[in-house]
Amino acid sequence: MHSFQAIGRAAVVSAVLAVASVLSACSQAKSPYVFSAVTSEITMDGEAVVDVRLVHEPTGKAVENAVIFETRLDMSPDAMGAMTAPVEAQGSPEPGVYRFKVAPTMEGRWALTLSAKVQGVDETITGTVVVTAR
Ligand SMILES: [Cu+2]
Repeated sequence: MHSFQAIGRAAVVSAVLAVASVLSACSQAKSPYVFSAVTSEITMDGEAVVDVRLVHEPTGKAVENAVIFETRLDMSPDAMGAMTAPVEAQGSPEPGVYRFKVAPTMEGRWALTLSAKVQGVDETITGTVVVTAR
């Protein structure tokens, strides 16, 4: 009898785990709005510019007039997340592309993390692109 109860309990536990993993997959569902780097390499001369494209992936359309309200540049890709450098938004050189002036302080990979609002979309759009400073 004991062993049957144990099996039953194990089945319940695995069912709960299965539901939990489905839920966590849902909460990590990918936003349809995706940032991608147009620039992949930047220089160390203090005049580096990073262009980032924002696309609504299901339609493939460039997203214009996004309001980028938060930026962060750090070296998290090279395990130096505490090392940050200045970022200055420079507007949009073409529809759906957003430009940032950055000043990396060290060679290596830098993550530019952006938070944006798009008209008609409730959720905040966030994304990270990685560029390499040489
Ligand atoms: Cu560093």
